[in-house]
Amino acid sequence: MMKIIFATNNRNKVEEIRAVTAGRFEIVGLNEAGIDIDIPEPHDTLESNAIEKASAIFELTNTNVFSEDTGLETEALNGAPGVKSARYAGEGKDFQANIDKLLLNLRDAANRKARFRTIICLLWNGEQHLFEGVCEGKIIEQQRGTKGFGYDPVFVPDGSEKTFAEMEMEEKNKYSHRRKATDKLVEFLLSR
Ligand code: ITT
Repeated sequence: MMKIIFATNNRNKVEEIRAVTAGRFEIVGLNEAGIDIDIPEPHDTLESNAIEKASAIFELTNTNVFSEDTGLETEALNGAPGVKSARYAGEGKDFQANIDKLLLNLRDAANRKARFRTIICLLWNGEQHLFEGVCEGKIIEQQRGTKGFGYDPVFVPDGSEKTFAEMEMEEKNKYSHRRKATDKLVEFLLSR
């Protein structure tokens, strides 16, 4: 099976992508690849951070690699937390602190519209390819559910009444930004 490194330290992301690619590709996270670095995310767009992450790991491994960067963009906050989603409430990447800060900042907002946006950067035989996935939805006022990760307890995708944190992974994957971007990645890889 074709081996590809997924340049992430986030195990949830690896599991979600494996649920889609199972049996077709061997997806290896940084932990499993024995690479222990905190990849830099210094840029102000998802695209440039994704490119930076994939390039950093390609330089180390010389193996085909993809990375992804995801942001939650809210209309009322002009796109925040956006590219800063992981560190919205500080360097600790604390999911609950990030949710608390988001709900506080949205407390008077009538417009609850939000979207998750994922950019995947694939470095394939030295060529760079970008794939995007978007999931539109809204931020609710009180969090619900314990599954998933990150902002899942406060995000309800369009077409559902449940938060992502109330869904099993298969159900989340019917709507998810990451799934849509991953489908494009998989389609590309299968056409090679
Ligand atoms: P890597 O950089 O190692 O891939 P990370 O967790 O730092 O992992 P990002 O920079 O892409 O990932 O940060 C995105 C943040 O956005 C993440 O920490 C979560 O808080 C949130 N996030 C991303 N995808 C999400 C999802 O499907 N559901 C809920 N929150 C999500």
